[in-house]
Order: sequence, then structure tokens, then C-alpha cells
Amino acid sequence: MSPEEVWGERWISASSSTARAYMQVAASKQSLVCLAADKPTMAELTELINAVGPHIAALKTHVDLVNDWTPEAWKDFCDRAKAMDLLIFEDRKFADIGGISQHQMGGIYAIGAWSDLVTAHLISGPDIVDGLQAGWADYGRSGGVLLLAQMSSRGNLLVPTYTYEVVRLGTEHGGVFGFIGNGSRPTELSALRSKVGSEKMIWTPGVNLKTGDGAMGQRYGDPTQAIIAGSDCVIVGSGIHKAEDPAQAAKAYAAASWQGLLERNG
Ligand code: 5BU
Repeated sequence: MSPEEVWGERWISASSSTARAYMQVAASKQSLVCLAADKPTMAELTELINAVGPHIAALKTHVDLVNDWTPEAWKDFCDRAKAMDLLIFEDRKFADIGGISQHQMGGIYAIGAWSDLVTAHLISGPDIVDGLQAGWADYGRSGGVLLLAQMSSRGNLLVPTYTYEVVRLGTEHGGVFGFIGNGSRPTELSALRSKVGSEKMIWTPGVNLKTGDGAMGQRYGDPTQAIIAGSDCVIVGSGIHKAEDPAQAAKAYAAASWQGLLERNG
């Protein structure tokens, strides 16, 4: 199926070339899964991506939790992801003023040099998005910001009035790729989608085939239900990387997410 056939309105209304690139890869791999690659060593990260790369459409990282990080090993890892057509999404959750966020895209990790997407809170105001864009520009690159409109964790403080202000400000900004929504609660997600409209992406953590409560306040919802409720990408960590057979698990999440997109019908 062509991306337009399967994504319908979202494909037609997307203004971002990165969003279209994602939708194209997702359609060709029949997977709306972003792997949360939360492994502490470069060897484990490499082994994981080699195993699951064909079944995922994007890669989410936490660069600052890797114990043996080196610029060279990270470059190899990113090159591997690129060869598998994966967007690289650093879940850094920036929150500072614009100018500092720009410089935080640099530093030893040089996030602006290799990330295609980053997460940010909008708590400090909309200039953070310009700061992050300037951070990519410092490396002669561009990228997209995913604003945290909701979170998956229990007791979080992103109340609906805050969520909708984030959506109001974020939908107007060309540097905003989309929003993070709560994958564990389909009703919250449908409400978010109706505010966001069809142009921007909603990506959702808090997804597991085994629904219910996770460790330390994490909550999990079902991948198919999250997509039907309006998510465009399910972010899955332990459901894949803690499975006995990560490749098989990634395949199962891919199938569940794809089924959701077909049921949603664009
Ligand atoms: P899990 O193992 O599937 O629970 O991993 C979830 C990942 O998504 C992990 O990397 C978190 O940092 C990330 N996450 C989340 O769980 N909830 C949120 O609201 C946001 C990110 Br934003």
C-alpha cells in the first residue's frame, strides 16, 4: 500500500518532510513502532538495533544513560540506524530558556549533529523551539521538536489546560514536528487528537502488549488501541528490549500497530 492510501488525511495534511519520511518508512515496513533503546552499553545497543531494525520505523535514544559512550561508537550506531531508514529521536526533554537549549544541543554529546527529532517541555515558553532549531542550525542541519503535551507516568502535572496551551502554541510553529501523547489512555489520546487536528504527529510512550501498571509509576496501554485513538507512532521500550526474543517482540508490536492504522483508516 502507498503511504497516501494507508495514512489518508495525515499524509495529505502533513507539512513536514520529516513526517512524510516517517510515514513512508512506516508504510514500507508495516510498522508504526519507535524503539526506546534504553540499554546501558554500546554493545547491547548495537545488538538490539541489529536484531529489531527491520521491524521498527524510528529509534529513540537517551544518550546520557550509556555507560561506555564515545563519539566514535555513537557515530557507528547512528550510521547503522540511518542505513535501516530510522529517524533518530533523542528523548532529551529539554526545558530551559531558548538560548541555553540551543547550547545544550551541543556539548560533548552534540545532539544537534545526529538527532532528527528531540523532545521538549514548553514550560519555559515557545522560544525553546527556536533555540532547538538554532541548535540544529549550528551543525548545518534541521530537525523537528516533539512537545510533551501529555505523559504516560502516573500523577504527572500536565493537566488538560496545560496540554491544550501546548497544542495551541505548538500547532502554529513550523519547527514543531508534533506532540507526545499518553499511550496508556486511549480516551486522553482521542481528546488530544481532536485538539491537534491532522497536520501534526502524535507519538506515544506508555505502550505494551501487557497493559496495566509498570515500574515506578509507568502505565501501559495497548498498541492497537493507541493507534486507533489517534497516535501515529507507538514508542516501545521494555516490551521489546526486555523480551526473550526482541526481534519476535518487535514483529508483534509492528503487527499490532499496523492493524491499528488499517482499522483507523487514515
Ligand atoms: P518502556 O520500557 O516502554 O516503559 O519505555 C518507555 C520509554 O519512553 C522510556 O525511554 C521513557 O523515557 C519514555 N517516555 C515515557 O515512558 N513516558 C513519557 O511520558 C515520555 C517518555 Br515523554
